[in-house]
Amino acid sequence: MSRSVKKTKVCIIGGGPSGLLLSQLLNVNGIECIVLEKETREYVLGRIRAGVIEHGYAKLMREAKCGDRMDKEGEIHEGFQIAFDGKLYRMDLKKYSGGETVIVYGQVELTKDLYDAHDRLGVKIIHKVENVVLHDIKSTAPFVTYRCGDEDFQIDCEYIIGADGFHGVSRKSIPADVLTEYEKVYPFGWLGILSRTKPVSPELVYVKSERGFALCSIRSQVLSRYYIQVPMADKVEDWSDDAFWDELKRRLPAEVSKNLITGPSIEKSIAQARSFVAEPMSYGRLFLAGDAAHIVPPTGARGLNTAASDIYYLYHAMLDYYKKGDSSGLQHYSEKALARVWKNQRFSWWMSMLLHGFPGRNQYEDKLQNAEMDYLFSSDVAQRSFAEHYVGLPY
Ligand code: RFL
Ligand code: PHB
Repeated sequence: MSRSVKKTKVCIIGGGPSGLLLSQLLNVNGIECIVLEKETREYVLGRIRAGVIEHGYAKLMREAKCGDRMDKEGEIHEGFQIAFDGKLYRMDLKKYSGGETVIVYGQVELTKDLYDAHDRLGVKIIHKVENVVLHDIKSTAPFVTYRCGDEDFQIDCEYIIGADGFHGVSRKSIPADVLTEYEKVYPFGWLGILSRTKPVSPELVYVKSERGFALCSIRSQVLSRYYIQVPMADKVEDWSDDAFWDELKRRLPAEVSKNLITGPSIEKSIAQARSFVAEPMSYGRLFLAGDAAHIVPPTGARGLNTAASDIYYLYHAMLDYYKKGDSSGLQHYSEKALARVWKNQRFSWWMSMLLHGFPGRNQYEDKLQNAEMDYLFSSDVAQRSFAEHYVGLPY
């Protein structure tokens, strides 16, 4: 069987935010790479996911020369609200983090900016790839084969980056006796809708109510994103728009729900809440990044932000290798990335346990959850720790 063979330095599998950010950073620094993406650009841009960007991520976007629109259109948020027991409490991120803030800017916009930046550099992403297989990853001459249209291709490279998300092939290419997977599945999902309506509040509102968790988030002043906790077994088809809005209203405190503007959903989906880490994050010449190696429940807004810190470490390790011949960053990538990954895992788990309803749990545990909440609102130390994580731990 004949294959067209291409050659590059770095082959990146996955054209989501992780793969595109690394590719853009490498391209800007003259390090040649190829990105393989399973889906079309339109499909990737149709996935409505993250909304909150850490300042460290924003800095990396600027370094990748694609931060202009984010800085113009993204909203800087100095804090958010937590609703509990019918009352609102403000988390002052700026005050408790020593001056840091987050940017509310959707993953779709960020990914679009990364695609546009590639277009400006004249770099093409290869879409609609199938049968992607990683070969000889323990050798110094790894290669990737795939099919695109009716043709078979081979990419000879020096390094392979697995940025192909939770369901990708890269992690599965690491032998089972080398890889350890840690997982926690929560007994609920998040049903999210996007609607062309004015957000209910100028800041995000996280809600712990007797009926379960809810979140009022923002994409812009005319586009809102709302979520409610739903049982694991629920399907999107079970939820009409009206049923969603009614349930959301029941979970919001009166002073918030009175301002809620409803409208038709333009996207509706359910995401299962799951924590997952694969160790190690590198094997031979393969390096995993982002959701390919770890995922969190969306509660703490850490998923995409943790993916960005992986890319930060990988990018600097690659710069050191290609510009100075120093491979120590690549050798220590896995342990360095995992140290930050686990801290974000802990924070996401903690915030998920704090705010969700756990049907069937005993009353003692419910009391502890309320005490945890009470402590958070009454302690400067607790709020400082919270803010430190939410704005992003240092890289
Ligand atoms: P992605 O986005 O899954 O992209 C992986 C890409 O790889 C492609 N692919 C392949 N390509 C080639 N060959 C193959 N064999 C392939 N298999 C897969 C896929 O088509 C895809 O394009 O992973 P990446 O780039 O690591 O990015 C991770 C983020 O998408 C994810 O962590 C966040 O969306 C998580 N998340 C949030 N993170 C935050 O930091 N802040 C938030 O506010 C936030 N909110 C959220 C979220 C995730 C959510 N869902 C739906 C899980 C809210 C939600 C509801
Ligand atoms: C979102 O806007 O999609 C979003 C915001 C904050 C989160 C999770 C999701 O914690």
